[in-house]
Amino acid sequence: MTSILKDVFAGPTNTAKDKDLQRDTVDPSKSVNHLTNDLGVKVADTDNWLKVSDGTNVGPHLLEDQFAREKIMRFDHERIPERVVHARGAGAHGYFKVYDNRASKYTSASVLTDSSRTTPVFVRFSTVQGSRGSADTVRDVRGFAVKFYTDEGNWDIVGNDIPIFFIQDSVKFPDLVHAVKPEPHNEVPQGQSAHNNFWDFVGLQLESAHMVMWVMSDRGIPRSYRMMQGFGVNTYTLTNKSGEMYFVKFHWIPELGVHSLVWDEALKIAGQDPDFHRKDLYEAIDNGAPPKWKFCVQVIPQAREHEFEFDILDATKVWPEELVPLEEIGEMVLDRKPEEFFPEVEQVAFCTSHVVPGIGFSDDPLLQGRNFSYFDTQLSRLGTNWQELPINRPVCPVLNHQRDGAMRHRITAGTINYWPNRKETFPPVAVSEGGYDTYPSKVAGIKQRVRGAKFQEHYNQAQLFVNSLAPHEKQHLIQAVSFELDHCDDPIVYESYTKILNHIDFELAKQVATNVGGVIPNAPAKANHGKKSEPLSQLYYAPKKPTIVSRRVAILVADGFNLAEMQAVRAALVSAKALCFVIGPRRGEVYPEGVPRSAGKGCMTDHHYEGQRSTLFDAVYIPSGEHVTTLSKNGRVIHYVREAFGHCKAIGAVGEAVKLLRDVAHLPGVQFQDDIRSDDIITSYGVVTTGSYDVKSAATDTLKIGPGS
Ligand code: HDD
Repeated sequence: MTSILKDVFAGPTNTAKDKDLQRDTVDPSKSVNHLTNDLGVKVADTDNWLKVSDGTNVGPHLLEDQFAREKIMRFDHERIPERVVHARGAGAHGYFKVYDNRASKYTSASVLTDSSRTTPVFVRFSTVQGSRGSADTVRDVRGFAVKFYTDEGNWDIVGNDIPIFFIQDSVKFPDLVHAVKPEPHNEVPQGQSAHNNFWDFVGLQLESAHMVMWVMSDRGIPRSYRMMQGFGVNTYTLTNKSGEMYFVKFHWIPELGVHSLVWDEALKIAGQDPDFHRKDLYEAIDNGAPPKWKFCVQVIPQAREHEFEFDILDATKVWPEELVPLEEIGEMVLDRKPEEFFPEVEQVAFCTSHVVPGIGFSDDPLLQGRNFSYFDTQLSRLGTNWQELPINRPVCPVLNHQRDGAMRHRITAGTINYWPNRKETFPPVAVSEGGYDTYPSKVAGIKQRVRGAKFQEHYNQAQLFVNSLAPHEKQHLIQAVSFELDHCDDPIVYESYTKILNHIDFELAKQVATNVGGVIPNAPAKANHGKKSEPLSQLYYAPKKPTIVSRRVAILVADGFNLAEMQAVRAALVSAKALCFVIGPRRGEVYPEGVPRSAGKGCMTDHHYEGQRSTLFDAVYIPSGEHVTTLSKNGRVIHYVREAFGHCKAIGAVGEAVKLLRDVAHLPGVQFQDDIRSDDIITSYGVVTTGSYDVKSAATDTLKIGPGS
């Protein structure tokens, strides 16, 4: 395809992959802007199928209309199979850089050791259970799949936002997925694990206990893709230049910290804005807050493999950081949105088997099966030659004797398509010259369908996780399991699972069983070892310096608000890179205090109270002014404030607005000033109130004021 692009569609970094994709990107605004058929013939009429008519009466369609036939045929075949899991997702382009060559003691992989490189990446985030059209904020695991376009070929880390998995052996994956997906008889439920079959399966497949705790914790309902950790989950290997091998786990840590929604919020957003997460990702990129993650490794030398009480190849276990510390080696930034969803986000194909020299596999029994499955699934989803699709092709040369197959894109010149050949065309490359080297592990034993001895223990780390949660996190976990089990109507299912919970945490089991009508225990079924690991709580990842970057702030106004103050507060928020939205009684002009409607000097609101509820914002601010009288009579506004408070959001109010919070919304437990004119700043339960805001010392705002602004 001819490239019509010269200067567009390059990300800010203009990576090698940006340049590569430009070759196949067409921008109608830059090209000759007219309609053609698929073969480039100009189309004169795309509204009327060719027919026979005498001028008054119109006869049937003519099959000879090649334009109409082409258009309908192309439409009929627009859909491809959605991913069997992780069907719902969003993606972004960016780049990866390592800080220095500190990882060279573990690996020869240049992508992990050469700090002069900028490696392009494409990342796809996803939910697992729901289909392509399901909501973003459902309780589920989130996929976190990263494709690195390295100079040595593509490397994929196909990970999740949770460091472990439900099952130990990949052969159980179809059972797990059948159990969690909508049930076979009625295709219910969508985007939820709250149903009999899921809880029945996990109640019988005990190795899932640890993972169930993670998914039911706040990790299952992230605030944003940008505020999730990412984990490679499986154990991979690294090999250095001296041929020494290390076991490794990969981690991503978000710059903004790890944050979640609360369940009530997640449920409401699923209806109010099902695209909440994908919009959030693109909004941050658009507003100059490209998401960033630190890349870390946990490394275990080969000789230490058997030193741990758990098997380091068991994907249902973490490697506690107290035993195996994290080593920070680089960072990833996502700074470019896809141009078109289907060819990029839908056609991207990740495979755990995509590794580059210096990185390899372990005998992790989940990884071994994954290496087959991803490669295989792309055939039914995309067909042969999916590797040649623009989003999937590497940025380094591809030269081999693989040929033909449906939809071959590349044309390879020459007379030779085999090896060895007399012309030495495309010979294999020696390991010393960069050829991929499989680590020569020693393997001996008897063929058996078995699992390792240490794979039999399932509760220790589930306990470790629950013990490590902060009290509110544990409360959320109890509520989540109670919600889910309440949706199971088969007593065998919820009674069995409450018994399992008692092997993990007595309190959890008691409270959930009481809520859902399960078996209320008298004593723990397994003694609690009492151990904790701080990094398992989300609180551990709070940024050292609190930040409001890219957080959404709703500014509630009605006619008669204090303009100068609102502009000053807004300017302060904008300069801290928060995103402010003025929410009023209507989308249109709203008039500041002292400015009559007739003056025509209103300020434009971004949304109205009904259109964008409090759930879609991280904080609410109400300026002072006589508008508070109007706001106080509006049920939607009162609910706005109370709902934001109930979802633990920051709320700010100045002057008269303090009265709204105190006397109308009656925010429970919050401390307010007796005199609303007092300049004391009082912060209580995230509610910040004061009598007035020092407008003079504040920066001026960009908010436009004036007729029709
Ligand atoms: Fe998987 C997709 C993550 C176990 C088989 N998986 C898929 C995606 C992610 C993961 C993020 C979406 C990739 C994308 O955005 O295109 N899967 C995981 C993790 C696992 C895991 C972290 C545990 C460590 N998966 C797993 C097993 C199997 C699969 C054990 C099969 C034996 N996964 C698939 C799949 C999918 C997939 C069916 C569906 C679409 C695709 O691969 O490309 O092959």
